[in-house]
Amino acid sequence: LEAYFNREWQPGDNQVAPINLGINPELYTDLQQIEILACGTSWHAGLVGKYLLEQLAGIPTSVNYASEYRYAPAPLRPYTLAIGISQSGETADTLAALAMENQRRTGLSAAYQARLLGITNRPESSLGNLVADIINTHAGIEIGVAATKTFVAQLMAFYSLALDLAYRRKTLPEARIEEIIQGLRQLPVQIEQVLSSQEGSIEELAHEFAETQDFIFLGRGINFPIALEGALKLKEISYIHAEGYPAGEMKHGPIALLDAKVPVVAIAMPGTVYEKVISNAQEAKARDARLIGVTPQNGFDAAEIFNDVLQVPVVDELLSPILAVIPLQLLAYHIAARRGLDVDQPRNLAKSVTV
Ligand code: F1P
Repeated sequence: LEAYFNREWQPGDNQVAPINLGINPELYTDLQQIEILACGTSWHAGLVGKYLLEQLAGIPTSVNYASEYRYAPAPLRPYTLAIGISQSGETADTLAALAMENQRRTGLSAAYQARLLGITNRPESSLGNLVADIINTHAGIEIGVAATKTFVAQLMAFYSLALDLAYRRKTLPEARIEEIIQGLRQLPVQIEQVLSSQEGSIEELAHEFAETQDFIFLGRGINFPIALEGALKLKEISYIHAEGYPAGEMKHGPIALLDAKVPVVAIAMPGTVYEKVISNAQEAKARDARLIGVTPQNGFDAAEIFNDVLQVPVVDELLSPILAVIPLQLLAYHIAARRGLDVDQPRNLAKSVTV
């Protein structure tokens, strides 16, 4: 946080900008769209990034699996920024997609020139060498293979990028920018609260899933990617089949999977989609699913709706993904540990996929 946000800035200050990412401002000149390229957990961070870049800064953004982009690239468009995200900075598909983006624009007119940006915690990596401009997330190295702290740090990078663009393009009132920055500053304390208050109950809850073979994760809006990430963490380290869905899509098919043996985790953070998620969760409960809510206990009796509550503090909906993902990471960790699995070295997974 200290690396990105200017302490001196106040709304109305035209001398100092609120955010200092240290990247070349020419990346932003006449910017019309953004292509995000990433794999796995980093791709999920990209989906949250898309929400922020579109909703805060008004820039059309698409999020591509780097492994697919190599073979089905987006149409060549002018004034496009390609952002590669990789915690290891060594993922071959992400590097190849960025290299291809650079190569196919070589020799074209100025409007079509490649603009490349990397988001990584390893600026010394191959990604750092390939791309001139990097947002260093300062997250350090992941000890385990499955990305956790680096995911949260990638989200922070996207909040900072989207706010910087929103400030420059004047798509948000400065008072709202200040409000979001203040909210971001409070997150470390709130994350500590989730860790200290929830870890014991999540460890206990993990005992309930000794025989569980399938899990469903539901989220909407800015928390849909967090449902995907919760499911991926469970797959990666617990080897349990898990799917994340936008909660409103459940009735279009996945609801057929539900019975008492399939727990459903619903991310229900107060805000624009709150009531909708609660009603989607109730549909799941009506099919006998064990319902686990990631939610603050406020404004309604969470215990009446959910069988289990993974409690998080009340926070601005825009910032809620950073808090919602923590109990999901803990849940995957404790289910894996309970099953006697090596949470740091899951089978079949490489720390960085270099082929
Ligand atoms: C991408 C990724 C990780 C996943 C596993 C395999 O890594 O898909 O998200 O947990 O380690 O690689 P990266 O490009 O962010 O290093």
